[in-house]
Amino acid sequence: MRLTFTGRGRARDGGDPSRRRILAGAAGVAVAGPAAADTLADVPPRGPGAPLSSTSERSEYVHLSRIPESTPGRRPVDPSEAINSKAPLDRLVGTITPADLHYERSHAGVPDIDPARHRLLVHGMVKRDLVFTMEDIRAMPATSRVAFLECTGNGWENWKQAPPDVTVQNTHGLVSTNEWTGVPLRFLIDLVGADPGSTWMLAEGGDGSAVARSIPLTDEIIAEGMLAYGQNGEPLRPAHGFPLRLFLPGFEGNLNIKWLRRLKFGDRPFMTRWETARYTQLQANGAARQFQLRQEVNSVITSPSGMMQIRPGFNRLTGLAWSGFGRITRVEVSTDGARTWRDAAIAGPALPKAQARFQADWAWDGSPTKIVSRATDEAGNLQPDRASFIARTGTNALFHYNAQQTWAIDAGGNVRNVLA
Ligand SMILES: Nc1nc2c(c(=O)[nH]1)N[C@H]1C(S)=C(S)[C@@H](COP(=O)(O)O)O[C@H]1N2
Ligand SMILES: [Mo]
Repeated sequence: MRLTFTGRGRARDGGDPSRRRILAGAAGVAVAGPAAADTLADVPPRGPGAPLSSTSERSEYVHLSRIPESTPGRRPVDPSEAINSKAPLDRLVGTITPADLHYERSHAGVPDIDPARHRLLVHGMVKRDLVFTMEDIRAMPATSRVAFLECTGNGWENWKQAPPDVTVQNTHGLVSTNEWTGVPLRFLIDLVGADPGSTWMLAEGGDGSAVARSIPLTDEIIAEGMLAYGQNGEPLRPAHGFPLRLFLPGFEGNLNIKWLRRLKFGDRPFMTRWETARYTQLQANGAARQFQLRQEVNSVITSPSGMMQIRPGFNRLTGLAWSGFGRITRVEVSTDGARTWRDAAIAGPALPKAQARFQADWAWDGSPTKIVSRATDEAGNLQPDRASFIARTGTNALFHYNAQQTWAIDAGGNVRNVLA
């Protein structure tokens, strides 16, 4: 095996320690088992390929899919019993989730909505009630933004217990990042002439579950919210709200009402069952917290992660970090069970309220250990360890779990989910 890093004829394996470690790792592989000759001679002969097609499929060698789940910890389930379907974080690269793999959470299935017949009613404390068609909405000025969406239930697997045999798709697959396109909420508010005394907005979906949520009309939400009709450059997929959804960067998934059909402006929260019976947080002292709407700073190592197996020597650690407070400014990793930490590199742009990809070099010496990451956002929030998270919130609640994720590695290189 020959592995060199050359650029314009110059050997470049000199000063960079990470590069040296890769070379050492590659040598290790060569020693462990004779590698096949690394030359073009092994490439299949060139010739005419498969016909071109109207849409591109994934390679036959790549298998990516979400996993439908019902209640936490119950799997596998029949898709018809699923309440959500998780994104394969362990198999994705970069930061953008392909639209067909964006996690899904639908309370009453996916309605079949003809965009020509869809309507959005805007009423309440506004100068005039208006009903918009999708054509009206697409004629309005639009904006695009890359941002994550996360279900507040993400991570609930590990709040109470830690099944060892789960993947990062199971533990953290209820978050995804897309580019969202739609009409700025501010434009619509100006258009309907919302009363300055109106401080809340009810958003209602057109599915069987009648999800409806009260949205506080803060400056931030007015500035950043959008009525989205596009994701990753194409119309929304039905699972994600076709033809129209509310998108509120950084705020809990449930507020991002899909199949949006009604916005009502008012001067107080509307107290729907979704914010009284559901999506409230039972605290350690028995009181319930309402309207905990922002997604906290979070991160997870996606490789190596649950159910993978690694070999001694060079390993690349990589993962995702995100925060509803803005940009990720720092990600640290520990390869000795949170005793010592070092900075991971943030690869590519760390956009506000979008997932950032981090990575770090690691030479594993083959002895059992634990790996863990922790992120910091631009507001200065540091992702808590599990013990301090539970000391603060107790274990009664279900939502907004953002404690550090620990993966244990045994002497055989098997990576397993553990609580700390
Ligand atoms: N109308 C409607 N909107 C909805 C839901 C729903 O079931 N119906 N689910 C909510 C929840 S709990 C989440 S986490 C997000 C999920 O969006 P996604 O399926 O596009 O990922 O949509 C929210 N909006
Ligand atoms: Mo959710």
